[in-house]
Amino acid sequence: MEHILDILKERGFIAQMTFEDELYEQLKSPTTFYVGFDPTADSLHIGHYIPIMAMAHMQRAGHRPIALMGGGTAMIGDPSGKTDMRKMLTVETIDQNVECIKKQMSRFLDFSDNKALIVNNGDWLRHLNFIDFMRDIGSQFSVNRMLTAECYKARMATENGLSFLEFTYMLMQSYDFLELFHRYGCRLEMGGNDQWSNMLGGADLVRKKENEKAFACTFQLLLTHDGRKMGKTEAGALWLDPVKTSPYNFYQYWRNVDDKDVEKCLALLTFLPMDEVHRLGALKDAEINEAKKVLAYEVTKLVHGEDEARNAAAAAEALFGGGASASNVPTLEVTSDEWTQDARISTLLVRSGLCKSQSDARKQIEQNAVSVNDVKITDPAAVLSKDQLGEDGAMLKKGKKGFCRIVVL
Ligand code: TYR
Repeated sequence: MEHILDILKERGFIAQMTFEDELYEQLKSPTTFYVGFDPTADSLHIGHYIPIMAMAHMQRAGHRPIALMGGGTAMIGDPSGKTDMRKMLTVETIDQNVECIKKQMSRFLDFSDNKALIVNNGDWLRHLNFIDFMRDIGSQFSVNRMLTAECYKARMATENGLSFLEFTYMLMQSYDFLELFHRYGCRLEMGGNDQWSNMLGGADLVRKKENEKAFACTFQLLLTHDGRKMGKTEAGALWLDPVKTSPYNFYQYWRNVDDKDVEKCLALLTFLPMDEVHRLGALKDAEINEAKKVLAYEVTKLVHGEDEARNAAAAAEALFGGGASASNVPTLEVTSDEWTQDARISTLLVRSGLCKSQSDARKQIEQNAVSVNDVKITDPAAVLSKDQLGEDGAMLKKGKKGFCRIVVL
């Protein structure tokens, strides 16, 4: 069987790892590894999806994933790559977020018979005693070395600087690795490449304190061919929660990726065999659209299930390809009271999530980007009138890719 690191490399996951030869040897036997997720929101987003896919590949190859919920670390806040201090979250918010994320996690990995584990570092970090911790763990870290770490760079350069609170984050994360080594024999931490310094801290700590093998391995971040972060939409992040990002919008995001990003996305975000990925990625011009459909369908299926993927594909066909019914198109329901109060098209653009704000909506109208039932709207103050509402409501469009059906109840 192909070595799991070769599989991950071939699919484009791997960014950096420690002791590569040793890690190759280690992963010839079943190995317990972990990835940490800080519950800073009530849903995972597409940035988390790369580590999740990698965890699934690792599990298929016989290794045991631990998904660590950062109920303790989110109390501190990871400064890695951030230019501003994070908002401090309350314990209640953090705990609630952990519950939401746990539920999402269960879709992606097989948790039966302890084949994967979910743990929460709040269970050990929240009860630490400061002096004990500093003597035991703080003594192992060199401030000189920490100050040169990549993860603090963005903050060292800003006026507000880095709080001592956040400076300790690396110690917390490193301690997790040690704890998971003790509890479950965990030997490897994986995560996004922005986590490299935090992860080295942990692997070093286990090696120093236990004199045992411990490894770190990071994944590429999901970037477009010209280096921008993927998964940013006008409405914000691309969430894995269907309420925060509808399966249709999720599908459309992948349906519309740049030609140059299709192959990479197929390799990273789906389980399609690599020869199929290469075949689809090599398609040109109009044919590449077929590859995008496969990409959108496969990713939506993994994240939202087969039914939602089918619905989303059918809705897209209805809009682009003609045929099929409009009933699967994203819909905004407006009560007739609301409609009497404010039927401005700019308001509907905002309420449907097609525009960020009223001023954005007016700007889009002024730039001729908005239509109702395929008739261009030019007046920023235009209202939706009764006669524009057909049997299926009115079709509001923004640009080439934004759609919403407006139904008045
Ligand atoms: N610091 C990681 C992030 O911000 C999350 C994390 C938390 C990872 C605790 C590991 C860990 O032990 O994405």
